[in-house]
Amino acid sequence: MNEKATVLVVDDSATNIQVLAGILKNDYLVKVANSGQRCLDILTAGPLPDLLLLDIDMPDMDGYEVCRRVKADSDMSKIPIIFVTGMDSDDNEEYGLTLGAVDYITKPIRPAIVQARVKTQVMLKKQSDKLTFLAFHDQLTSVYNRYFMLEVAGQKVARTLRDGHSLSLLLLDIDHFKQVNDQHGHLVGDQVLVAMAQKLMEFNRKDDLVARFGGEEFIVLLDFCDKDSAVKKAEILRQAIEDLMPAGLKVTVSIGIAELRSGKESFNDMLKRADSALYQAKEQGRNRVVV
Ligand code: GH3
Ligand code: MG
Ligand code: MG
Ligand code: MG
Repeated sequence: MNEKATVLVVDDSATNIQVLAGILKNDYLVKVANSGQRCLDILTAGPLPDLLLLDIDMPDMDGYEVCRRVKADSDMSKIPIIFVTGMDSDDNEEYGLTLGAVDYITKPIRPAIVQARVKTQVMLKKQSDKLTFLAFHDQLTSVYNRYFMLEVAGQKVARTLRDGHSLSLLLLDIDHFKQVNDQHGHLVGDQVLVAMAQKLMEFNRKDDLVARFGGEEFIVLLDFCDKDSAVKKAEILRQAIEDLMPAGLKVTVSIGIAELRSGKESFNDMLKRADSALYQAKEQGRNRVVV
């Protein structure tokens, strides 16, 4: 949490880079790029910096163009950009700000002013990252929350219907969880939820998405996964969870499965079918997988 923020300094002049890096290196992890293209390469390779200090007048690709490209990319666009430039006309500054830069510093720079402006932008970026994380994650288990699942699910469903691959959904509900709370206390119940979420994440592939959907309900959305593979995966998860808890604490899950039907099905339709499969799993005695 307290690790230094990263600032990427982009300038075609080695002297300018040296000066800026010298001003910032005590407080930040400073990376440098001596051209616009090099900057984009570094951003593409990741990890993304917390702030970009960007010169405008550079050969090949100027800072305006770099800014345009960064702001057009959905991942990179959240990086704040401060132009640091010798171009000190109002028109230039106005243009830079309309491209989405958060600030505009003209050379010759005054070190204390650069430090103060950088500090403010890095602080705002950190706050924004934190709020974004909180908005999309469940605070107890740290997996994605319902809001994020619904946001992403709509996009995945649309893409699946367009591209014709498969998409499946597992709806997991802990069996008799109320009894776990009643017998062992709410705190142990919370620990069970955390352990379960960790177990689900352990089996997470790149295309899977794990979310806590409600109190003791989780969703695993399996991209590029048909019904048969989803059943296999669900069975592995069910077994892993049965084996997970220490002796004396029996916790099992029931799992309902649905695969998206081609045509016009929505995420909600698929979820409804998974929910009725889950209901059947409960009816049939729990600790089982039903499609
Ligand atoms: P079933 O097998 O039919 O699913 O039975 P159940 O007891 O799991 O179902 P029910 O929906 O009646 O109870 C869910 C329980 O989950 C009730 C609630 O207290 C508990 N629960 C929900 N969220 C949390 C939480 O964040 N922490 C803890 N400890 N318990 C929670
Ligand atoms: Mg230059
Ligand atoms: Mg429930
Ligand atoms: Mg339950």
